[in-house]
Amino acid sequence: MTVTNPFIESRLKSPEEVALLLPRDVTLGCSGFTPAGYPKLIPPAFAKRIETEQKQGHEFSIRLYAGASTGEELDGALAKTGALKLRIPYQSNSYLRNQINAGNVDFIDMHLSHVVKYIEHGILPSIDAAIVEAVDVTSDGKVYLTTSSGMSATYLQKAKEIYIELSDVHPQELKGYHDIYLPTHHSKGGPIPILSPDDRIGQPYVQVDPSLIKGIVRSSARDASAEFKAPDADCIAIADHVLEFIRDEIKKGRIPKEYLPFQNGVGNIANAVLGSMAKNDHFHEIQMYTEVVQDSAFDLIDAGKLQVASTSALTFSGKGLERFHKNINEWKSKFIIRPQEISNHPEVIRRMGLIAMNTALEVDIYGNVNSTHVMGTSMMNGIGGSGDFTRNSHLCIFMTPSLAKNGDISAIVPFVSHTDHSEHSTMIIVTEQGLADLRGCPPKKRAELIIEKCAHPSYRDRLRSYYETAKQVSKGKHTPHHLEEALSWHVRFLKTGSMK
Ligand code: 0RQ
Repeated sequence: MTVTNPFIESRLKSPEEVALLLPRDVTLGCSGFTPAGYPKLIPPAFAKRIETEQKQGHEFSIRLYAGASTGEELDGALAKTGALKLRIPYQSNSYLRNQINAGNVDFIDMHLSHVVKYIEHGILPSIDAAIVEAVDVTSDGKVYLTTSSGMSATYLQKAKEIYIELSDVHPQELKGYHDIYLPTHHSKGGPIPILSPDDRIGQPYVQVDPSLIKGIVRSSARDASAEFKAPDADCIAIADHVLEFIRDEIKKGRIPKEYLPFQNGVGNIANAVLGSMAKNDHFHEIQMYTEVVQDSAFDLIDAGKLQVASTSALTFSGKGLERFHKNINEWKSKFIIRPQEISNHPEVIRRMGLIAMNTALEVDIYGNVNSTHVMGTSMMNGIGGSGDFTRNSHLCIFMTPSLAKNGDISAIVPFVSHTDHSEHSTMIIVTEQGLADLRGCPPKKRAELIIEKCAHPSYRDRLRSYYETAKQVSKGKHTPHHLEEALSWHVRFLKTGSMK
């Protein structure tokens, strides 16, 4: 729906006009989170300008900050100019990923809850221009964001100049979904007053100085929507193990009968777990305190089980977005969109005692988890919020199929090639083979559980053999390793294309 007011009219520009206003050496703070609510018109226009002026001998240098991953029109377009020098804190665009892994773009892979401090304390270059997608802007500087909050509020408040992509894709009723509240980091402010996922503590808009808004571009561009595959047998088996485990924890009195709020990561396994919860008669009244809500939330709504989902982004498929728009008034009590400073804040996560469920690329026999670096050196997406939730939740669960690449990679390895979540933080490891509860286990017990419960049978004997040798040759017997062999599986894969 098209909104207007004299302020909007006075600032209207084309994407090309805005592109001409951006400095050649620029730090951009953009909206966007996994990929929802990112600017889609100004960045490609800026990329076009860069390509033209590069031919005339001008040099450009861009540092790009967003909430998390964005779409092709932002990450892809800017990376393709060759002018992108730095990206934080999370990405999933294939072109950008290749540039990062070719060593052409610097990427700082950060806990999402840390970004605000790095900006506020001047550790990272300060923001020249914020480019943010919104559904409305008022003359007194109220900016109503679209389907993600991410880092937008901080970027809007720290930028020297602000540019808005005013989207008519979403109904105006999207106003009211956001709860904008930013914590203070320097002063001893009081606690963040969120006690339950449905608490609203802020404003539905970001307040900015209207004189800093230098351009508003009208946009009908849609987010690149994530399409989901139906869960395969591995995803369903993983989900079954997780649900059985949670039921057992309830029986043991470690989780209250009415549960704790859930956080779940991105991707097919995470969706399968929520889908299975929707179908499982033992699960009812679910609360989520998470950073991304995907289409699996609809399964919970259809089953009458979703009480509330607090998130930093609504990342729906095309069909999912249509459904959301149809129910936008009715569902205002179901979803709250928060800045990632709050959705991922350790204080709030720890206070609520979440059950966090994230995905690993690989796990070693002692429970160290690698979620980011393929074969130890190539970036996949980034740690995102998985560390914020893993370290601070009541219970953290890591899920992965036991095999990747048609069985040439074992997700259970002697030694992870990179550590995102160390054995000190991880608790529960799940593959389609089974679940290992590592809590309260010394290292050797952890190794036995992970090998016997989680490894794929085609790698189990090899893991047993590594572990037996490690116990014999290791100098230290606390966490035995055969150091010369510890990364040999990865080396073998890189040389031969298989860990076997
Ligand atoms: O490769 O794309 O070539 O097919 O990795 O794997 O199975 O499609 O898994 O989409 O669920 O992503 C960990 C990357 C999993 C994701 C990760 C290959 C595999 C495939 C992707 P192809 P799948 P998913 C919320 C919380 C970190 C951040 C996080 C992630 C590709 O969940 O980025 O959790 N997590 N944030 O074949 C080499 C292995 C492999 C492997 C799988 N061991 N070695 N390749 N693959 N295992 C979101 C935010 O924070 C914003």
